[in-house]
Amino acid sequence: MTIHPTKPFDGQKPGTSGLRKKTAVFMQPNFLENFIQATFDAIGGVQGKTLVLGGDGRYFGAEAAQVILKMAAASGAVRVIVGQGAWLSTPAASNLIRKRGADGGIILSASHNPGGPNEDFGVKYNMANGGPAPESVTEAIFARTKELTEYAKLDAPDVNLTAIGESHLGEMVVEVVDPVSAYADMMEEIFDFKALRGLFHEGFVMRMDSMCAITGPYAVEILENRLGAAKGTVVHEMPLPDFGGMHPDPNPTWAQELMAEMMGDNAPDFGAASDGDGDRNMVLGRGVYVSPSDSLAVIAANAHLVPGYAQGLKGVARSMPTSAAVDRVAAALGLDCYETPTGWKFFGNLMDAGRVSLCGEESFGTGSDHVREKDGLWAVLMWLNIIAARGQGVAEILSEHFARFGRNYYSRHDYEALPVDQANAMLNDLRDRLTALKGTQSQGLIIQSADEFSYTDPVDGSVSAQQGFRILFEGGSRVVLRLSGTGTEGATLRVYLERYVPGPAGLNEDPQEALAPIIRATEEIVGIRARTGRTGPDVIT
Ligand code: VG1
Ligand code: CO
Repeated sequence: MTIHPTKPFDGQKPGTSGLRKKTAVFMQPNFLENFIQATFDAIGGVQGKTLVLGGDGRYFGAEAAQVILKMAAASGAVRVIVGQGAWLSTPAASNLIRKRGADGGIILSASHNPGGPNEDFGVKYNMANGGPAPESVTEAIFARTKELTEYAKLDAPDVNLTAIGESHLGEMVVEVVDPVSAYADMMEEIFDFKALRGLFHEGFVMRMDSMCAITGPYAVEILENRLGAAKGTVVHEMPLPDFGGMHPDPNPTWAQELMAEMMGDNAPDFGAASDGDGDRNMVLGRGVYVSPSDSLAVIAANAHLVPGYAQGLKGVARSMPTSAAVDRVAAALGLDCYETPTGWKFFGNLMDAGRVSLCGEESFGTGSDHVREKDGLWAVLMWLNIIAARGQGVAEILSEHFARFGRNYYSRHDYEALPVDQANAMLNDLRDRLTALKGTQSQGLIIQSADEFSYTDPVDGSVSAQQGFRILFEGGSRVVLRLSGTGTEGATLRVYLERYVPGPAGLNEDPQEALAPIIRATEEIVGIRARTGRTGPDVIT
């Protein structure tokens, strides 16, 4: 018996990056099955296809993998390539899809959201190019979830995913692979491993905090085993189902341990952290925090020093809320620079069309066309390679960068778990007042323009509307507001603040102080604190 009757569930709408729900919601009978069946149906079935499957090791991942294997077998897939133990980081999954010519892949992760029975789980479908499904596909999946009456799943015992090798599930081949080796090999092709080995050999000290999530095994293999960094360079290196209680989001708030070490006495030369599924990164120097938008700009300006990009970049792209620091680099280097909505799925077309080779988001996401996902360890290796090639530390590299390009002071303020109705009412009200804002003043700042971002994909012409509010002040400062599409509780309001200072004066201020006038103007215009009763943001990055 492989056909099982079912009824639709509400709310199976993929967000910024796949479907994310409380784990208990995903564990309801048929919930996962419905979403997977809807995904298979939306992509025209999996008959004769090869898929990649893996996840970040979070709670319920191994069980979910078994369900998906049995469903793929019942629907006629010929092969599923699975990371051992159902582990694959998001960038490693993207790489495997591409390298193996698979038709697509399923990633089991809620990324930077905490994991465990009381936390979050998620599922994401990636296309044959290795990138997240575009909106046309996620919309088709959602539409299908609303009309399902049955799903197909083989009645079979669980597959052994602990041993590398091939086995059969019905007619389908299950190929269990080492989750790390293909990814680590790819990194060796991109970076100057000889120079990096030299760096560590000369005593360069690094700390990598894998936050009990999936990058641990990758970082140990690459940094310690292949590059010769000291044993113990990677901490929290064992992926755990609940991430050891950590919130695997690499930012100054959640990676406190690493922050304290890097800002303290005897700090290592370089520090980095990654998120649940390994696609985000935070990089730090001794006593220096690098904002993700600046990191993208520094990488763009120095990419030619890295063997994989020695020919130069094809172009760059950033999400709309990301600061314009990279735009200045692009202008100086004569590169095209694209502005996309939030979420990595919007970069795929640009990379596939050969228009850009480097992309980034303010949310600790950086990547290139080596895969079709953002890639945390790749970004760490970019920095290491740039440090090795320039013979400079993070602080020097940053200050030279600001001296040359000016500095885009930047910060994101998050207000979490707001009542959904309250958040919607606040932004709907702002939408109604947008056109009237132009030309008005707030806190001495003149509003040059105010609009809601709508994106037309330059490759396929698809339009994504309502992608965030932009208020631009004269002089190049701005605030952007949007609601998160990855949360699982209430609404999270993200407020992105930016102010450009050309220099040479004023390049060393504290970002919160440099942005204070814009923060005040935003409160005056939008009334976040007044309307929500909150005294301040929950997370500042
Ligand atoms: C957030 C970030 C966005 C990122 C997305 C997925 O989305 O802002 O830049 O692409 O997470 O990242 P949102 O809708 O909550 O703002 V991950 O590492 O969670 O897959
Ligand atoms: Co992630």
